[in-house]
Amino acid sequence: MVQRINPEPEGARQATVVSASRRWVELLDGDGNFHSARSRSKALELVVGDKVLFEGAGERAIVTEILPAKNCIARSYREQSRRIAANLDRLFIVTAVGPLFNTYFVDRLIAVAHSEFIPFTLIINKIDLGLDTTAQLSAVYQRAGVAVLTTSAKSGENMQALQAALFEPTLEIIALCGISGVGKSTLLNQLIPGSAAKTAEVSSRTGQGRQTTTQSYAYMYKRSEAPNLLIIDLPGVQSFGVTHLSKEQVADAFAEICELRSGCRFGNCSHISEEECAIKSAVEDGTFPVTRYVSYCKMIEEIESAARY
Ligand SMILES: Nc1nc2c(ncn2[C@@H]2O[C@H](COP(=O)(O)OP(=O)(O)OP(=O)(O)O)[C@@H](O)[C@H]2O)c(=O)[nH]1
Ligand SMILES: [Mg+2]
Ligand SMILES: [Zn+2]
Repeated sequence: MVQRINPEPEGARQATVVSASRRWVELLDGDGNFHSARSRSKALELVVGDKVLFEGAGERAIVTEILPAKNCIARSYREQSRRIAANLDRLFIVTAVGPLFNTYFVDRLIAVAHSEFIPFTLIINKIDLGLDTTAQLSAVYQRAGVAVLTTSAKSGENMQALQAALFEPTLEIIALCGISGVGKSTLLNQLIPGSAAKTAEVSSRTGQGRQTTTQSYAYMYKRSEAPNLLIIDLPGVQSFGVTHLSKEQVADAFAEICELRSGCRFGNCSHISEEECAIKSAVEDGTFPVTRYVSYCKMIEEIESAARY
């Protein structure tokens, strides 16, 4: 979606939004300079990752235009859907062993990423806690074709595997998303020592006060062999509505469903109430994990009930 408000290309330069709150945004330009900009109009709804054109510099920069985004992550709340980040080259869905492993949240993020063609990786953090569910959880997602990394931000175990994943030179912007408390900030501090301090410094410049977990921020990850990478820390929300997706998009995000659905009796099977459904049989014989199937049903139900109003 492009929003053009009287563009004045002359003198306009390109930058990436590294934090956004109402009408103030923090920009990073191509020379590595930060600007605290105002957007020219309320109609320009900026999110972290957006590429924009701006005029002026420093504290007096003004965003004049949002450039077309190659993708975006959005979540819906009641009847509205809100963009929360744009232009991602990969989404890291962060979760943790134990009670913080929220399958429903993970599956919703997978559906959103899949619908926008954003590659994704599942990080299962806090493996130092040694809970024996870790292997089983990774197996469920690996079987569904999901790239899985298990880490401990605390002990440092497997952090090299995460660093290796960030080495891919074509990556420019990635995001960490997960419910509160799974360790996103701790992982970030491991990757970018001192990133928390930088946050405080940036916030005092924009006059927005200390950054809280309710605000997204893109941190610079310096790479020696490749251009710098922006890592977005997305706020740890508890609910992630998917009513902006279609039922087909949700079904397509489940590799197990794509694999089995040709075996359903009805070509348009929703895999919920129909007879002779290959998906339901797979749930019954244990080859399609119940948690993933319940996740699917909840999303379909949510989309159907939103359509009724
Ligand atoms: N045992 C253990 N604890 C961890 C690990 N990573 C993070 N923690 C702890 O988990 C708690 C939450 O970590 P945060 O990094 O603040 O979590 P977050 O995902 O950023 O949470 P929000 O900012 O609220 O979304 C802290 O007490 C961390 O010390 C880990 O690998 N192992
Ligand atoms: Mg955090
Ligand atoms: Zn079916």
